[in-house]
Amino acid sequence: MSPTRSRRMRNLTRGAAVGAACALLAVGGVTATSAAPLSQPAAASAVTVEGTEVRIEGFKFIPADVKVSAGATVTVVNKDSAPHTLTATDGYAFDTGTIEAGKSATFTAPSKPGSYDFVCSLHPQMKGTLVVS
Ligand SMILES: [Cu+2]
Repeated sequence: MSPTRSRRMRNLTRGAAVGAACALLAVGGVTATSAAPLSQPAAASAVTVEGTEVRIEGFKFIPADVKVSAGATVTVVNKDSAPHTLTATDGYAFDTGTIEAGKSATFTAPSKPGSYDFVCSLHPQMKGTLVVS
């Protein structure tokens, strides 16, 4: 086998691998269902706490007072048989959108420290506070 010929074969193999990777990326992109965060916090000030979770059970947020770091990703798990949201009452700082029964969604905590009240937009009697530090 000449050197020229083996080089061409290697290039062909690499091309096939890149094609497969593109196909995988295309499939992965379809799985994102919830809305993208409105803004990403500045990298320097953001402290991301993974695994921060709020449950919704019996038409209540558990815990009702949620303490997170600025820019944290918060997962909201709906254990009820009714749909719910977790929505900031002021300025739409964050909103999960409708979470169907048995599903979960995430939102990104604001990058600005403070206390943010939230409700379920479908059941405004459901209340909680997100404390961002
Ligand atoms: Cu609700």
